[in-house]
Amino acid sequence: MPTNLPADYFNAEERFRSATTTEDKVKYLEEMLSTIPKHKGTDHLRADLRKKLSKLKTASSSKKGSKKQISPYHINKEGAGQIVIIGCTNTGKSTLVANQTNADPEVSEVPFTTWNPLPGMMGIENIQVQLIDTPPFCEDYIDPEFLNLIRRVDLVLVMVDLHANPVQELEFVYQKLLQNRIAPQHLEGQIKSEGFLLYVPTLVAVNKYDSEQYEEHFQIFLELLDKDYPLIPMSAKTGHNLETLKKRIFEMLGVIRVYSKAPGKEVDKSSPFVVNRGIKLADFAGKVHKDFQENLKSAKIWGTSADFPGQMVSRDHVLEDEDVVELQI
Ligand SMILES: Nc1nc2c(ncn2[C@@H]2O[C@H](COP(=O)(O)OP(=O)(O)OP(=O)(O)O)[C@@H](O)[C@H]2O)c(=O)[nH]1
Ligand SMILES: [Mg+2]
Repeated sequence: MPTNLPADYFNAEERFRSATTTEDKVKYLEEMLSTIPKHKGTDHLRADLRKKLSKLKTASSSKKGSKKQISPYHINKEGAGQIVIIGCTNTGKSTLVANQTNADPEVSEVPFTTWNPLPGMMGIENIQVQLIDTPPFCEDYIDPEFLNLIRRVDLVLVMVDLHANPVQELEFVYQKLLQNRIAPQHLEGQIKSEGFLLYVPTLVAVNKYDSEQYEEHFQIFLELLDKDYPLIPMSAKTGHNLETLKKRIFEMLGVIRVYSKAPGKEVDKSSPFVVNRGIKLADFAGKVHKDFQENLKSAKIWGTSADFPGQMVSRDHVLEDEDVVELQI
């Protein structure tokens, strides 16, 4: 240790020793370094302190990295489709998720109840889709990760409140999406825009249509709309029209259910293959077993794509929802 060090150095060293946080340690080390006179006799000390300093900085930045929180909006897709529900506060987003899925979000008449997204699985006939509850969307600030989730999903369910201001809510949500370069698929090719637009499928759930008693309300709402929207009046609370909503969601996901059955066996309809609409027999066979795709000769088909039950079809045959397929190799 060189003997000609100034008092400031020892002060800083004292503080460095008693420092408890990495941040403070870095600060006092830098102070120590700045007080050391630069000459041959202090070379070793300075090199030593520099090493310590760089170690501390590396440790603190990797710690910061590991502390970095993964956004709650990073939700892995599960089931036959990922659907995010968005809308203004109190429209009933959490009610739908609470009543139709295994998730248990808080529901309240008090505005701004939901603060974080929450996924749950909802059954549509014999398949399951993922429904994601989200915080109110009618805000000035929207988490960029919330917008990214909207960009990723298979379907955006825009919920408005028939008992509140459904027209304003609807226009606000679509305007907010457009501001962020997200456009509804039903308007593809009709929106003038200078830059890139990402088109996402959207469906409007006009909630709190608890019974037919609200039909007049709903008709007035329709008359006040300035554009066409794909919409369904329904009630998350009473379940009114919910089956229609689910059917529409299924259609908009662009998937079909196909059942594979072994020759001479009964078909099991509890676990369909969920595949993209328009799939050909050969590609479907590949999903059942990779050997089937290459070796498939023909198949027998029952269902809407068949001209008659048990029709023999070739590899290029396009399958339809609920077809039953007996693959033959
Ligand atoms: N009459 C009626 N009330 C409903 C319906 N759906 C939800 N509500 C009521 O509306 C209020 C708000 O419901 P929430 O599900 O908490 O609304 P939210 O959209 O999740 O609200 P935020 O979390 O604040 O965005 C509650 O009092 C619900 O009981 C419905 O279909 N009909
Ligand atoms: Mg909520």
